[in-house]
Amino acid sequence: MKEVTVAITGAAGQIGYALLFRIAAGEMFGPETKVNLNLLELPRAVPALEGVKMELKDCAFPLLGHVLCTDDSSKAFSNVDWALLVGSVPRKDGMERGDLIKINGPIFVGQGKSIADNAKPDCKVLVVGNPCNTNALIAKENAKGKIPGKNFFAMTMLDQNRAASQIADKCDCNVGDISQLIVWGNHSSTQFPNFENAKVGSSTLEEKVNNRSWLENDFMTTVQKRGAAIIKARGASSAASAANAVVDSVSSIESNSNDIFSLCIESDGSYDVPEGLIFSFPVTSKGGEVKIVQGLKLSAFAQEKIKATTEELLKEKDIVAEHLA
Ligand code: NAX
Repeated sequence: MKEVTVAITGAAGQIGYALLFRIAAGEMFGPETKVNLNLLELPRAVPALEGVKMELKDCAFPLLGHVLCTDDSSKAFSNVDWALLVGSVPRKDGMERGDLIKINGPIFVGQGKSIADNAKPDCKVLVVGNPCNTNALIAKENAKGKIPGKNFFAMTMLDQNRAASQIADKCDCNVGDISQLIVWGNHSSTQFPNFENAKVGSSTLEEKVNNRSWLENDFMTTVQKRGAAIIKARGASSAASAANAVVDSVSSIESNSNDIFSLCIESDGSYDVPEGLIFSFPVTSKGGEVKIVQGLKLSAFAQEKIKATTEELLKEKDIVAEHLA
């Protein structure tokens, strides 16, 4: 039986609570892989984390190996195959994503260094804590020389899933019929849910919807502002859907399919996105080797949207320049 060790930061938080049980049940790495969980929290949240560990144990998951609860990052990242960086301060009602940059940036300096010093050299890192693209950039730069930049990811799978569900409602189809509906750029309100290359069954999405104005306006705005709408309705940010997207992201990266999905990865200059930025592209993955899908046609409309989200990421990069070692 295969065995993986996964570090999860912010594990006592609301996403953590929705995520750990799904990983332990085998949904992330499949039914043939034993999973060890190294859970990292702030000291004040470690007692709550011990309670979560008791519940994990009480599920008697056959695939669950050891569960470590700690506030010491060197222990949490020791010899891990994956690090899921969820822990940070979540966005509250009325707070823009940009406000979070200054609060959360320093966390990812320390965690990038600690991953470099303690994790396996081929460890993969998925950043969920916002602003996730820029936090992943900080972690990647602080792990330079030890963990390859191509192993650092940030999450736009939730945005992709939100987009698919809007289209399924509009076309009265199943989300499983929708393909190549990819979110480009930043996990923020400048993201570009690119409907132009997407398909519903064998038709193009545009043919199926037959309403370009709805796609350019209502659809895009709903997807871009969905996080804020959930905070307004629930009084708390997305948790179960975010955890579901973490499972989808890691299982897609570890899969051997040719499916195209959205993932923020280090740009190699494809589609004129500056090299090194952590940018959401259409990707495929074979056994953990992630590749950007090449050769997609981008209309003038798409190029303009991609330029806007790229510019936002470059501004965020400037704000955190002091953290990019
Ligand atoms: P919670 O506040 O419920 O949990 C965060 C946990 O992180 C807390 O238990 C806290 O003690 C812990 N924490 C804070 N600093 C830490 C550190 N330095 N080391 C270890 N643990 C630390 O937030 P939750 O709702 O779970 O959200 C977590 C993050 O996910 C937030 O930044 C949020 O904005 C982000 N999200 C990202 C999404 C995405 O698609 N990329 C969507 C959902 C979510 O908004």
